[in-house]
Amino acid sequence: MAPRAFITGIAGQDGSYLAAYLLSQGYEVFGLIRRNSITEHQQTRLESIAQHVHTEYGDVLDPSSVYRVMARARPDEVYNLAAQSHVRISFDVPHLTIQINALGAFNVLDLTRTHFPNAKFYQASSSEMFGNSVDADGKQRETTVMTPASPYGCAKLFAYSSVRNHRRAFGMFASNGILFNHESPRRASNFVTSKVIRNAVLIKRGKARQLELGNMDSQRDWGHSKDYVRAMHMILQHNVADDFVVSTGVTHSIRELCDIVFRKLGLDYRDYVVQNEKYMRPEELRYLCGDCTKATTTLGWRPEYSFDQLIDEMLEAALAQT
Ligand code: F7E
Repeated sequence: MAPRAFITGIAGQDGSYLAAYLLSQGYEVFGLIRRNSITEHQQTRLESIAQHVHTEYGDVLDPSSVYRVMARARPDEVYNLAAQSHVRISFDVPHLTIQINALGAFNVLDLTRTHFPNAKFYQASSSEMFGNSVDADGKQRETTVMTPASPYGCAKLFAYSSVRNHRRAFGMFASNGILFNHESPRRASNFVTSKVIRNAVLIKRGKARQLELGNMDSQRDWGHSKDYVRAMHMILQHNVADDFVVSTGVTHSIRELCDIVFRKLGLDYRDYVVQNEKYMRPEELRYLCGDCTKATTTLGWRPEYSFDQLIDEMLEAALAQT
């Protein structure tokens, strides 16, 4: 019988790529869709696979709705990807972020434990949990101290800890992927890679004159979402539940990102990019660079996309859409 997967956040960037990947591996895929007022946007990223996945409305804050879909799915694997995923916005809506990212994750985890005890559980944990803590060699890894610098990071740390607690206390197969930033043409336009690329294309086409950004000196380790969903699956195929950093080990500042993107379009970013306080964060996570040695040696995972290939793919998509 085909293995069965249940994905919360299936309509998001990672959820949609994961669903497609699991279908390609012979899975039957079920997913939870959160209702919003713009019907057309609820399943846009799932368009190419809509006929092959089972989706239903539900919300991780409404355990009975999650249970209803899980009961139908009878999952072998549960992927909890649902989140309020924007770090700066988590300062605007901290209670909501904490409810969704902490309590919501706990709801799915505990429903899995109580009703589907043989299912494996994956939690979308984040490098944002490290905050500004960095090891002496300039990397973050599984053992790096976690000092989150946002309501988003604090909530993710609660979920991460709950997964570890469920593993030890109840012997559950529950694992964390500690994913560093990962992008794609499906990235929403208010994350910095997507924002820079889409606006640089608008400027190139004469449809915009300026790009307003926040902190341009922070540094991020950016990978491709397609590589990272493959890691999620590998984490659950390992013989024991465990926690893994998923990253590229290469870091760039936002300024470098702008320079590279505008240069690819034959432009100089310094002529167009200005700073606006509005996009600054009350506490900034200044630097991320992950060491994914554990995932590489234990799981055999490694990223296939380089930073340059990622930017090229996103640029190509933006040029085609604009
Ligand atoms: O910001 C700076 C900003 O919003 C990256 C999420 O997927 O990865 C993501 O979180 C950097 C920050 O991603 C703007 O201050 C400057 O230093 O693209 P971002 P993020 O906050 O790193 C982690 C791993 C997650 O788990 C999250 O869910 O870029 N930045 N100017 C800006 N960022 C934004 N969004 N907009 C600006 O105008």
